[in-house]
Amino acid sequence: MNSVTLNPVLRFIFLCCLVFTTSVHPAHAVPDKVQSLSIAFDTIPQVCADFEGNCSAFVSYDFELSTDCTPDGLSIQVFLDLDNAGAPVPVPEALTGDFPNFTLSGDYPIGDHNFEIIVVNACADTATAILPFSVADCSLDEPVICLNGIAVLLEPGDSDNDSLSYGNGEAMIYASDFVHEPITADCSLPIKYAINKVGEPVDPDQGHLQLNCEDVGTVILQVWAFDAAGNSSVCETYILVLDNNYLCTEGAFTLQGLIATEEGDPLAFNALELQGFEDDLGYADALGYFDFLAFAQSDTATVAPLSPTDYTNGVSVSDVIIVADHLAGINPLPGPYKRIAADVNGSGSISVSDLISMQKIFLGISDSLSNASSWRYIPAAYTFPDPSNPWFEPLPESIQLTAPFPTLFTDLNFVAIKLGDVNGTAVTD
Ligand SMILES: [Ca+2]
Ligand SMILES: [Ca+2]
Ligand SMILES: [Ca+2]
Repeated sequence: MNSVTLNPVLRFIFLCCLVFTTSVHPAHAVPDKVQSLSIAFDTIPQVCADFEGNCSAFVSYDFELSTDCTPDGLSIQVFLDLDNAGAPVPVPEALTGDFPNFTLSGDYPIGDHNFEIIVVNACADTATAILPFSVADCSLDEPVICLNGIAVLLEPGDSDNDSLSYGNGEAMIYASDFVHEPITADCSLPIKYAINKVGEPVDPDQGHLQLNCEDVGTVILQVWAFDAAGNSSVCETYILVLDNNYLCTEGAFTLQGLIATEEGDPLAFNALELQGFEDDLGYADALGYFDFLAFAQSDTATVAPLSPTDYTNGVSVSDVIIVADHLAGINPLPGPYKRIAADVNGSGSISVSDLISMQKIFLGISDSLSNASSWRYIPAAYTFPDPSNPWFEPLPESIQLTAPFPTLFTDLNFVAIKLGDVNGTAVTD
């Protein structure tokens, strides 16, 4: 119990744990007479306010007076200093009771406040006391409720900066995504949400969580709501982490590329032969692009477009004339791709035999070529050492991939060449 006394000379002498003790004073305080008026009280514990109660709480504070003088004619003035701002205002309505027991009470908002009491008795003795009290937001007024059944797909990521490779599947999840309804009814807004895996440390500032290949499957999560006073509520949920792109499966990767002519006309639905893969075939789409998942079965794998058997496609008398002019040295074929197109029998050179084969094709005498495909496909990245002689070295007609395989191969592009068509009239869709 605190006993607070004051005499006209010395103000605010606090005598801890004494009740009505008027003859004991701190060593440094030398009163000029024995006190005959004192105020005693026990400091009240923190009072909790909630949203329902308008973020105020009912406070009831008892104190007791003692005096040697007659209690008749006692003057008791009471003040409230909100937030200890140093601006006390009279609150006579807060005071109830009869000598010697009194109570200060009322509804007061969240904060650290003081009651101040000034008592004067009939003998002109004066006593004052400061009664501190605290109204606090002690809880989250609404519990946080978790959503269940959320799934997330891992995407290619490279947060470890080792360039994209096997195991670089990532997904970011946010605490707020798991909150059924945001909490708005609380005395200490804003509410912030945090997330962690069960068993991992709780961090009020951890609003999101990065998942990776190690999390594929079901992950149990805790989702927290914290009010601005630091009160919290937690719920438990789970997330399904999916690796539909096989980013976390060794040897699985995506192949992307384009099959188009030298002029840029895409070859629709062209098939691709795959070697060293689980599947034997892949396909381009209507725009000549391919983008599919592949599973390597060896340390090297190759991708090569497959030629359709459309021998007559784009081959006409005009092509024969152009190739004849090339042979005669009148008008050489421009660039390596047109020269490869003119070598319809695949001999590695352009000769009269090629002219004869072309004539047979468009005359309908022969609709197949014994030594060559209908189309040939050269990796677009290939640079001809001698563009005037594309057969300077063996032509690459596939793209070889070597382990370790990244998760994604892009730009596996091929230039498609229709044999016998040197003026670009072959239909590609
Ligand atoms: Ca609260
Ligand atoms: Ca030839
Ligand atoms: Ca043609």
